[in-house]
Amino acid sequence: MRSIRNVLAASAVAAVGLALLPAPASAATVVVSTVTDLTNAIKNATAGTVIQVRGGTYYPTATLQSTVNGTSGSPITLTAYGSESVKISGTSLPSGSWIFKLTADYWNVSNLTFQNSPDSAVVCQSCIGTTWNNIKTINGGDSGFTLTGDGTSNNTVKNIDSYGNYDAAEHGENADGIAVKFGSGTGNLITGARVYNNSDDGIDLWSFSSPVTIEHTWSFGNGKNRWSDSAFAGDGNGYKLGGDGETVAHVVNNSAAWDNTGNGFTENSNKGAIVINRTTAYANGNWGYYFATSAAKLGKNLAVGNGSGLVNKGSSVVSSGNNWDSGISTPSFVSTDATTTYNARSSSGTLPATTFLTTGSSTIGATMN
Ligand SMILES: [Ca+2]
Ligand SMILES: [Ca+2]
Repeated sequence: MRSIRNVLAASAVAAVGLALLPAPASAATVVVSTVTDLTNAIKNATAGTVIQVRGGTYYPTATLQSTVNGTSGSPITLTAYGSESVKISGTSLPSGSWIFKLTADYWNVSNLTFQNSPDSAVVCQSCIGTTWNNIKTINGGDSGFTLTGDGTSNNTVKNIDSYGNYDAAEHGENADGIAVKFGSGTGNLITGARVYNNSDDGIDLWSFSSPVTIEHTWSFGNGKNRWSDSAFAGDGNGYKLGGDGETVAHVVNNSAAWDNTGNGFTENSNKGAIVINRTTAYANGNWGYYFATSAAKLGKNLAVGNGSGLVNKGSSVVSSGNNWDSGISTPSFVSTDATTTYNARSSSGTLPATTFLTTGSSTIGATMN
């Protein structure tokens, strides 16, 4: 027969466990609710560690970082606790700091907002096999999300929102929504991204020498002087697909660019066989598609209402089924009201439902989802 004392003790333990750890935690699971614990959990994580961050806003005073690898079978996980809302703010960091830096492989990072960074918000340097799911990088002092360095391979960036980034020191010249720059490595994928209202470009692949794949992405409103900067220098390309002498066959599928001040899609001096299919460029300041020197393969793309014209293509470009090609008609948009593109994402993290720039066509342009 159990004693009263043992029953009471067991009840007390159960009650404490219920209050602090609603889910049974494995030894490798760490639940954090203070910035000190968050900092240490990231610093001390090893393969298999799961870090769950309780809801709230965290103000680290030094860059959160790790150089410890997970493995493909036992990654390191950093995520919000349950469905709680977690924001990590850079306002207590020294000037010039990033909020989060990984020089590591096989981390899965999800459901976190990185905001108000003094410099770039998130930088993954020479990372292999990382996944980033439902991340926000917003209102920082340089590019929102960056992959960089040689040995950057097989990383997946899924359903990221990156907006409002502006580098005041360079008058907006550098802050992109997503930067995959200065490096190499294959198998990197950006999917479901929404990059907008950044001072420089939406997505920038400057000086990255291996092919990057982009799909189901929206890039809009980049390059506008939203900061009353009298020497504003943002470029405002939706998709800047090269630069610095690299010749590389990046791929963009089923994505859209609108209301950027520069070109919707541009080679940016990349002479490679860039592949662009089923995309839409609408109301960008310069060309819808600028591929003057590359050997790009442009297929089934739709350009409407861009300031300089639909396409600027050189003699090496292969162009087929686009609305500037002979015999191809331009379908009507169901809507040109972009309001719904700012809506919250679906519960699964996909882009919000919209009829903006949809046409119902099964043969040309982005499907906007
Ligand atoms: Ca620039
Ligand atoms: Ca840029």
